[in-house]
Amino acid sequence: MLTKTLTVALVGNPNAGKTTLFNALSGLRQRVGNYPGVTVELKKGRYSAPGGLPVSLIDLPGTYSLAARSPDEMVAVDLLLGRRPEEPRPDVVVSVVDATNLDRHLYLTSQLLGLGEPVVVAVNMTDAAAAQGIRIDYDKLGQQLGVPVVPIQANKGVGLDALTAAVLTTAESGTIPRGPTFPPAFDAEADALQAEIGPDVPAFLTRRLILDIGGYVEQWLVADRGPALRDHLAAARQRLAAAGHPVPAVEARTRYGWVKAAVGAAVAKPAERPVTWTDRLDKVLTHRVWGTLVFLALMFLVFQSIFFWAKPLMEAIDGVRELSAKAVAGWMAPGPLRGLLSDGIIKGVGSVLVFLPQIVILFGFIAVLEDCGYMARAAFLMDRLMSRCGLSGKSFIPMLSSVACAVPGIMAARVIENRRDRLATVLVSPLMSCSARLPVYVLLIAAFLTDGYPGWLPGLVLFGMYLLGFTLAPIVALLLKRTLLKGETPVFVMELPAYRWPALGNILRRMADAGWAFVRRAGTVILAAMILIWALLYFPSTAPDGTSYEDRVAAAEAAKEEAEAKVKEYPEGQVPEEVEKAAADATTAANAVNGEWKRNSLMGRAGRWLEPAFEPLGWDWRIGMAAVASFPAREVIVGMLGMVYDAGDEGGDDTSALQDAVRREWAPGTVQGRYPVAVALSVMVFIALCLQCASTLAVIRRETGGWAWPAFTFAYMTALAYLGALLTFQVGKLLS
Ligand SMILES: Nc1nc2c(ncn2[C@@H]2O[C@H](COP(=O)(O)OP(=O)(O)OP(=O)(O)O)[C@@H](O)[C@H]2O)c(=O)[nH]1
Ligand SMILES: [Mg+2]
Repeated sequence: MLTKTLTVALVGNPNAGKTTLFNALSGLRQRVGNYPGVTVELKKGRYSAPGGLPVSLIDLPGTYSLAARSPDEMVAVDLLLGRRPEEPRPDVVVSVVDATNLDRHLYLTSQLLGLGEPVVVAVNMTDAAAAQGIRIDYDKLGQQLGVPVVPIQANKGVGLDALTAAVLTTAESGTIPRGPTFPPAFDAEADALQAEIGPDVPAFLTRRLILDIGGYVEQWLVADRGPALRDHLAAARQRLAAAGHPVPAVEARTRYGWVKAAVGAAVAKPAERPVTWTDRLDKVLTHRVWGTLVFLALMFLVFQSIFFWAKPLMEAIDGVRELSAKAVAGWMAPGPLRGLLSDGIIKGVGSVLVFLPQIVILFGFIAVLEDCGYMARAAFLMDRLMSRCGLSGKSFIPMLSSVACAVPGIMAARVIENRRDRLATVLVSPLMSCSARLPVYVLLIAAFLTDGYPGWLPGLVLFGMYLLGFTLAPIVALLLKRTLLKGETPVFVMELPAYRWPALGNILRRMADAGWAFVRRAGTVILAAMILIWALLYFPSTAPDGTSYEDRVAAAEAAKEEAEAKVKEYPEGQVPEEVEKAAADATTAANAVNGEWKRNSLMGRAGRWLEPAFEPLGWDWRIGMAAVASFPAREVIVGMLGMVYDAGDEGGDDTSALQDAVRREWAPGTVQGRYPVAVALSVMVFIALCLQCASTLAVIRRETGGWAWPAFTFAYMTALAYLGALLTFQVGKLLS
């Protein structure tokens, strides 16, 4: 009778459906996607088996074999070989295999059978196999493999009870499977080596030690036992080769032969593989010309829709923000607290939150692309381009994922085997425009490149901002691969999974998660930044002549309201000139006091001191300081502009308040007013190329194991951003 918590690990080739099974069993919602390499970390969950026994479930990155080559595979192999000190080896290994691809997936299973742990095989994707006319006799397959085999369909939760039951029985019986039989000569060598290194290294490791030349077990045992072991190994391998069993071919031969026999006995396949939808679609989608055109058209469509679909939702959120601004202004007496609430929080954080719909829509699109199987095709299409830059199509998936967020994008680079290629990919991924840049783009495009321009232009400019990253990232990668990270161009090997209808549930969940993450971020990091910025803009609140800015602003605002009320006394079109002029003067006076206060604030003084650096980019101190303040998190630039431009409670009918405020403040007479498009583009280019994200720096540090690479990335991207903005403004100025 089992009493203690049972630890069960899900192991299998990439894209076998491990995470889908993990989610179905544990009720958690880890990311799934239809391409290899979605999971790159170990994830844990729990559930109760029938009868109440607690099960600790471990989801692992996919791996093709125990001879791990990339860091994500290493995570899985480490756990199986007992190399993770904080994690015990699992009690039962569930080998998840794809029913449509048994010949290949069972190779890893055959390796798992030699690990000295109980194993249960879960045959997943049984629906897809049935659709292809593949018939599997599960009992027979179980007899052949020597372990329980359970058919499941993870995405619909079919067969989970039977799987759990098989896991419990296997755990209870503790039966250790035998796996394929190796040639006697090999067994003899393994036994001899075992006798030499002693019983504290388990037999399965000794076998891996011989099989994986220069592998990971060899590296660590040689380091542990001294170089003599290496000579022994070389001699053993030489003897095996002489006996006609060279390493590693002996393993492939033995295992594939064994898998072939098992599949031959238990699986009936149609004589001819039917032509599937995947084949038909791939004719176009992976075609060099058509495929690339479809890719570009798809991206354009995505950005066009982000721009237009989000608009009504965005206006609704802006409406709520304006109402709260009015409410606060009405209820609270002037003073620092009201200033903080209305300026810092409602104008600042509110200006950022307005962009929630765009973020959610962008994540929805990416989730669809990932879930239907297009991601791997995009990687395949881009392989040609990437290989010119010394990388392979594999690097494109981290880059494309970075369009949502660079943090998971950079982690996705773990699937890349070679350290130099992985580093190059990590260092250029932050150049891809992430969702946090979207608010800045949308704000400036809507303010300066929409009215009076053809309807397709906003989407195209937005697309252009993304293209900037798409173009520069490979170029920087090329430079890196030619200099700091010199090395050969890797060969592109990647499975193209069958296309699948995206699961609506998955997509909605991804959108909800992204939306929630954005709101949480606005409520924490961005809120904190806004409070700080507000304080830097508020203090000192007394003018050099000793008068209180608070009082002067209140007086000026009152005068402005009075003058405006006078205007309203007359019917439209019949307002006497002097009344109209008085109102305009009062507004100018109020703005002037406000402007003077901000200019004299701590932030204003620092900004004016730095202004010469911003000038060549076409920026005034306010834009410049907003860009500087947004180094920890990009969205801050929008929030701070909302504050300094006073994106108050007077938004127009169909544009957001901040958009109006920017247009109003970039007035004739200022550089921004004279070249609004050039300035807008220069700000956008700066944001596109700059690494303004503390989380990205932290994840680069974690993935590269030190501060040197994040510092390098930060430095090169800041320089690139400054130069890019400079060039954009200067060229834009010449052209306009
Ligand atoms: N048709 C069908 N699709 C499934 C089934 N189980 C999972 N999928 C889909 O298969 C794809 C891969 O699923 P994941 O759970 O992400 O696969 P994984 O093994 O975790 O992949 P990696 O993390 O990359 O190793 C997803 O698109 C799932 O929706 C199934 O039983 N039938
Ligand atoms: Mg997974």
